Amino acid sequence: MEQMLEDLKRIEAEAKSRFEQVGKQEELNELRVKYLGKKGELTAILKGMGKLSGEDRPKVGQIANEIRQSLEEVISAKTKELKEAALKRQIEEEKIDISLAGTKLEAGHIHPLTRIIDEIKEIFLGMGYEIGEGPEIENDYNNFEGLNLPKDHPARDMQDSFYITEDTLLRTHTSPMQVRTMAAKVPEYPVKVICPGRVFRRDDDATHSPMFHQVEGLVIDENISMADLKGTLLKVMKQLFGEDREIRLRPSYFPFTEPSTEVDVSCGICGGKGCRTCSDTGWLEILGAGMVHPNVLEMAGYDSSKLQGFAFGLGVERIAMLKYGIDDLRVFYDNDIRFLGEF
Ligand code: 2NM
Repeated sequence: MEQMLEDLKRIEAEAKSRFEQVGKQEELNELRVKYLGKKGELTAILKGMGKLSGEDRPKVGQIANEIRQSLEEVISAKTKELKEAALKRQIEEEKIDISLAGTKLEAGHIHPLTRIIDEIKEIFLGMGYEIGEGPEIENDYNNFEGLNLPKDHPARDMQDSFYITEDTLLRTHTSPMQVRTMAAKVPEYPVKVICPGRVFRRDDDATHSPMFHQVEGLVIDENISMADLKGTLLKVMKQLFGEDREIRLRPSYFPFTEPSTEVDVSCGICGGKGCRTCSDTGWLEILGAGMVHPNVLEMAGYDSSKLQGFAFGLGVERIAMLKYGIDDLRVFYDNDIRFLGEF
């Protein structure tokens, strides 16, 4: 019996000290099985009680029960302690730091080309112009014929295009919208319209894309002259690029205008003194323009002996490249957020 009691005390002391040191609930469960389980150490000793005398048996039984009870108490105290620690840890870990920066939601913005088009529209709306519209797939008449570009005209080659049928093509410029505007309005006048939109040509390099954007303008009225054209474009360029800008006109050729002119705007980098951007000329080529060819007016049904018109066309990508100092227009279509985010 003495030996048995000694064993019990030893087991109690050992179990208690191991219970105390436990850091996880699972370890505690394992230890409970080891000491108090059916095949545990305490049970093993109690199984040997049969050898004891009838007198000793209840004494040892009682002590064993007391030990079991006190170990159960230690276990439940420890369980409580572990639960509290776990909860405390959880609360600390889940603490919300309201001083941290939140997840930034990137707001989108207007594409730089759309922005230029919007600015141009705004400028012309302010001068009483209407905005014309039309389809990207056009017929030969609206795209070429009605613009004084008959079937075998060499200038058609400069605008080599994407044909769908012999008579149907992707428009090579925005002018067909103006042919449509005239057709819809004739014989009424004045016509004051700008037509922005996508155009398509068989071109593909750093400064030419098979799809690009143009804005063309058309004014038809009595007593319209080159002076109106020049005054209008000067005002527009100053609004678009800055009040300090000047323009100059150089003779040029377009089949749909006569006379025709290239319009340069003074370089904003060097102020007209000459630099790399303007190839030391002080001027940037910005648009084409001219007095609407009498043939174009007549084909639309206007009396070219009574009415005159001026027209102009500009490339939106080219304006954007000059305005933002970009040397490859393909970046406008790459959809790279790192580029688009610059604006
Ligand atoms: C340009 C240059 C010069 C133009 C002419 C016409 C129309 F319909 F009146 F004939 N629309 N656009 C024109 C004139 C376009 O782009 C460089």
